[in-house]
Amino acid sequence: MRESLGCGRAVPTVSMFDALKNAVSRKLSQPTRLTAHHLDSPQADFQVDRPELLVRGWLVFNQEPPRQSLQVVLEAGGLRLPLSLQTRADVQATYPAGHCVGFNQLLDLASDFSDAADLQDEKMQIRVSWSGGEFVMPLALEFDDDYQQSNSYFASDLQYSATDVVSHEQIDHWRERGYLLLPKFFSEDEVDRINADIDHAWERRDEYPATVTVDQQIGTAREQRLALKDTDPAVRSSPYKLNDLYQESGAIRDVVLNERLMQVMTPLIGGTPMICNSLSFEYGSQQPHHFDTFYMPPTIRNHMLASWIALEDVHPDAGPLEYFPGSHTIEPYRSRDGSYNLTADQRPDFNTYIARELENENLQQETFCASKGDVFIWHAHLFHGGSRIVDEQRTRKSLVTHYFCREDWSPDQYEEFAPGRCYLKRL
Ligand SMILES: O=C(O)CCC(=O)C(=O)O
Ligand SMILES: [Fe+2]
Repeated sequence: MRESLGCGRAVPTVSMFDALKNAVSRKLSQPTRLTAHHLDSPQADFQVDRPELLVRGWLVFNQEPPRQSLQVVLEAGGLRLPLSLQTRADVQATYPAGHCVGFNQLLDLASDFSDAADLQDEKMQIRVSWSGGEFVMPLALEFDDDYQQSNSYFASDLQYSATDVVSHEQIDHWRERGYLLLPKFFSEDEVDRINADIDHAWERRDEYPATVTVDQQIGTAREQRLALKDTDPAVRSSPYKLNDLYQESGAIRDVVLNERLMQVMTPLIGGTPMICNSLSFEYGSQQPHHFDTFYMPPTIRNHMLASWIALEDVHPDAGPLEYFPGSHTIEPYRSRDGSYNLTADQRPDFNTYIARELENENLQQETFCASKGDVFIWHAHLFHGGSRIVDEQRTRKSLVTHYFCREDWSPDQYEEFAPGRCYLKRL
């Protein structure tokens, strides 16, 4: 029913009676049937040749299922592994609202199933149960003979070896401490060209595409991401992040995919470094300690790193970089749904986990007060962040680039904008 307002605009209305009827019928809706189900993986005859299993799929009920009683459990022998339920925006649009739930969980066959006698002989199935119904999906898995030796996210076999450019000592340092410092790697001129491109971006922001964005007022309740061209230049005088300027700045591309730097990073990442994103800061980030894999997990563990380039000398009061040498060897934290991304609700759990690990391994925090032109390369699993800014007047200009390994992606997923120089395309 529509009602006309004096100004001529029509607004939809819901009568009290309709609202009540809706609430009552929603409460009574109990599914009696699973009307559709789908497993992306594993499927019948699905071969497992890695020591982990991705269980991914969706379920559709004839009524909206009561979330409290709905359970999806992977069973193998005597083992029961509950899967967390999520929305599947891609599928649910095709079904009545709320009828669809998804699951997407990465399981480590070695640790999650360590109690199961011999997985090869176990019958595996997924049991879906809810108040008033149950459904069992048998899984026919085939295991590759040496799946336990295969490369996996949980135990990558990446071997680091020295090259003409990276010495044995540097490789050992990387392996043991998870970072490498390259003092004065870039010249004043190279760095000044980047600073000039950042100034240019702010001065001529109207000319920049919407893919270059600014996270303004970072670390405050007013943090917000906008296209650079829509950003008030006043935000430049407090901590902010300018994202992906490498797309428009030749000076940034020249530096972050510089030939010598590529030669250093290649043995550390185990392939060809490819840009995932770039961020430039004019002030300290004050970012809480984290693993970069929380925000952009690579497809293979260890096949990711970041370069941090000092665009000026860093004063101790300007919020320098902090990191925990050796923390890259800590077993990556897996959130309750089995993924490596960390959602805000997992933070308290993660904080407990990391505090215990750091203490067990006796890992201590270090601070890096860089000089202009220094490059600090960190392993994707190095625990790090930006320290508190003591003097708000002090800038701390830096450029961070995160890299994936090109060989882990198919050519349609990246753009080669110059021979051997690639970046990951955004969806
Ligand atoms: O520069 C900093 O303070 C930290 C930035 C950072 O952690 C990142 O961009 O991944
Ligand atoms: Fe980071």
